[in-house]
Amino acid sequence: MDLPWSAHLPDPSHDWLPADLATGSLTAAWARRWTEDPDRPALWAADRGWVTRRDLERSTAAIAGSLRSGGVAPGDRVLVSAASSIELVESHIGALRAGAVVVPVHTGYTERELGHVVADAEPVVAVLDEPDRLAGVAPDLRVVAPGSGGDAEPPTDGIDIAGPDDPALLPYTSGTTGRPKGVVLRHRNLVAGAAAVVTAWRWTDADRLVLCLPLFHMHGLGVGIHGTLLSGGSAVILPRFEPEAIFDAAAEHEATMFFGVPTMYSRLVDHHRVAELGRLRLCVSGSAPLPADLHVALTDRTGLRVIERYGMTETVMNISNPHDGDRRPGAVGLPLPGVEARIGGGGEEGEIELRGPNVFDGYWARPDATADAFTDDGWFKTGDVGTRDADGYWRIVGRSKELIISGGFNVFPREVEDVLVEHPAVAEAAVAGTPDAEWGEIVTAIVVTEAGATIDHDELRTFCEERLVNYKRPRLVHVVDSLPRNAMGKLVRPDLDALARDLAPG
Ligand code: MLC
Ligand code: AMP
Repeated sequence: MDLPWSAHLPDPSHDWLPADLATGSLTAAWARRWTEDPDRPALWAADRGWVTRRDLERSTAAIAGSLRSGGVAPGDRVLVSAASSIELVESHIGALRAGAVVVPVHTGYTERELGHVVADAEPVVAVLDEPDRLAGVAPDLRVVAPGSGGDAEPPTDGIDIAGPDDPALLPYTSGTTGRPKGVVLRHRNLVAGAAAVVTAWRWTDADRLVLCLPLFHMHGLGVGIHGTLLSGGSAVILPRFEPEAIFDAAAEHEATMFFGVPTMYSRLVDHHRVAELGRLRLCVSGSAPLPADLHVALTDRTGLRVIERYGMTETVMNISNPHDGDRRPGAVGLPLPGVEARIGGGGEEGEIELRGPNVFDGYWARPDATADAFTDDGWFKTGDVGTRDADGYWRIVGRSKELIISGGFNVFPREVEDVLVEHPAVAEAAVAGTPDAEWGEIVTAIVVTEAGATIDHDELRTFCEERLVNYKRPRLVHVVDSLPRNAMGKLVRPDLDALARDLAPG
């Protein structure tokens, strides 16, 4: 099939990446940009103003040197958890230039959630903007502030040593067991993932991105930051999603692009300044389904056709609506350069399976989970159910994995259920997603109480707050006499989803 962007690729086959990118690390690809035209602006934040490519090259080399001289060896893990800032990005790049593996962690994680990641990834240093966050979990772990070491003299050797096969990122994602797994992404996976969208979206060094996505997930980090650095473009970093700040930043800095999750677009579409998005060259939506009516409403109010794309922690970006061609509401588009997609089992509808240079090759220290994630012939099983239109456009029509997506964040029911059943009044718990116009889905808990016990909803909320980051906490809690289970005692998830919908208020 002739994809809309294939004419622009050096080779539309599997070996489409230019040789220097295919054989180099992420940091080597960025370094070429930094030396090309060093005075060009790279990143902006309110407290720093514009930082140039030269500034970034220098500070990140210094951070890499200070990590190395502080005992960080190639392959060591560096946990990074901080609000979006230039310093955070500098530490991320510095750790990669030191040859370390960055473990990005949500800033709202509780000690319970942090404890698992620390025990599993065994980081040697943590970059935190709240230095005491790990006090109860890993009191002896060395903690440095974001950007720390950036003022030192850059070293002359010992950095920029990672090659394409070396691990670069270890983000955590849950699954049916409820115990989050580390996803080992190598430099070459991240280069391929970022280069694919840079190519497909015609992202150039003239582009300027308004970036308010959190920088501890693939969307903000692997696409927003890595794509900016690879394209040689620039980014305006905002610490949170705030519509007025987005419109102001876009106008003041003459931005050309905005990336967001559907919840952000659902808020922007009703904003009195929404038409200002129409001044941008490109708006991209991902991380969760963009409802077709929201897509159409955005076009009506801005004149812009949002590009919806489909990605995943394990694969960076997979499928996208085209830049030059039909951006189809309700569809995620066509496989990105280098990516192959098929329907498992070969039917009309089924689990989407993927292959390509962007796809990871294993979970951290979890050979069983790794084996389960791939088919015998080496394709990654996404757990997303898809169909294909006659002209090749993919649609995601469901999920075969147990997953709730709320505001673009993933919630694995088992993880929340495990917390709920620890509560003394709860005998059994099941968690489902209730459809919601703003959040996509909201987390709903259905519980059976211990004999004679009653649920104090405020107290249960506090119990969850102490153990779960905000987006995983149940918004709705229903008490029932029994949960829908099959003859084997297993929860019947579709019946549970229906129950959650029936019990939803209104
Ligand atoms: C915040 N809250 C959420 C929530 N985010 N609840 C459920 N789901 C969420 N996603 C809570 C807050 O703690 C608060 O609780 C209440 O909701 C209202 O808060 P808010 O101020 O309205 O929320 P806000 O801070 O504006 O956050 C909304 C958001 C945020 C959409 C900006 O959720 C967000 O940044 N989402 C982006 C997620 C993302 O980057 N995903 C990429 C994953 S990578 P209370 O109790 O205090 O009232 C991936 C691969 C790919 O999926 O394809 O990209
Ligand atoms: P994560 O593991 O956080 O990277 O989330 C990846 C999951 O987000 C995918 O497996 C999909 O279920 C979902 N996802 C990402 N983009 C889209 C999209 N455009 N439409 C529907 N689901 C999406």
